[in-house]
Amino acid sequence: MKNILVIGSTGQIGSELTRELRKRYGNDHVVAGYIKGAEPTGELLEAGPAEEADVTKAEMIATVVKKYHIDAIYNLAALLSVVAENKPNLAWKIGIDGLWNILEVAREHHCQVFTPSSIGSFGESTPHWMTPQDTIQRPKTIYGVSKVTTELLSDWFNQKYGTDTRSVRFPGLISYVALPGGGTTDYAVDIFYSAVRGEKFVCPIPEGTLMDMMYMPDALHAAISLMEADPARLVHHNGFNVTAMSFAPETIYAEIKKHKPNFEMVYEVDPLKKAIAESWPDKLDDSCARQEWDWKPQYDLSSMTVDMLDKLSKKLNG
Ligand code: AKB
Repeated sequence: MKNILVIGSTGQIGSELTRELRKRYGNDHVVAGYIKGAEPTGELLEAGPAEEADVTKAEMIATVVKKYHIDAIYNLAALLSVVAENKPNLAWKIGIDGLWNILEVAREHHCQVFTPSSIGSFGESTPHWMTPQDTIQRPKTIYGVSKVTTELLSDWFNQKYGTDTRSVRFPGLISYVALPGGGTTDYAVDIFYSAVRGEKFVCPIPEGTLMDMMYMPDALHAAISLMEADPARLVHHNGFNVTAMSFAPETIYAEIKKHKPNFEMVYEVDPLKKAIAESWPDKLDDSCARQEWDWKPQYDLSSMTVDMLDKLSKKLNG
């Protein structure tokens, strides 16, 4: 059985990915890595091992990898796009210096590594409609610059040392479990909280702005199935385009309104989020992921909306 370390296990993706991996590989085989101030609690802490695993401390990562004979690392340590733009030094320190530490440890201990990239790795000059797998990547945000670097550095370790690095470009991720915190696509999560609480939603993204999105169960499936994919079939290794749906604020609002007829939305556009959102693709072409490792999402906008409203109502209203 594989031994896995999840770095950032208490974050938006990490908290659900750790649970999913424990279901598949067994509780004792999946270590919940965390940083001081974001310690795991409850089931995440009690069900399996947990260790401090700060990407900025290479020795600490190496110690955990040796102690648990780790075969695969899911490196989810990163700041999201809006926060990164306001804390560029920290974004680089965690996203790139941290990645270097992980890749060095992985090279020495022969671990597989998954480090997500994002639709943020694209920029204004990228073709926005059916954005190809291999295309122009000239983002103007520090988040985007760090995501392009993540892809390139991961590919470089793969070519130079044979380190088995793999990654997808995640779109906006929607979940009822943990809040994202600091991204451009967060509105697509926040809108559900307003709808379930019966509050008016104030949308920071302009009408007509399309972005790719995905429900969290599909995101977990993407990460795990790429890590389990047959290496002989992989032409690409890092930065696979993956998407499940593409919508603008008025479209998700209309979808929620089918179930909550009194729900209201107004626009109060945030200039930074607007600039970032408009520089990102409208819709990705994810055919390489479909061909190379059989990627296929389960949820579209309508099935996700039904599930989100149901699960979030139970969570918030008991
Ligand atoms: C963000 O909005 O920053 C992230 C992303 C798409 O990478 N959700």
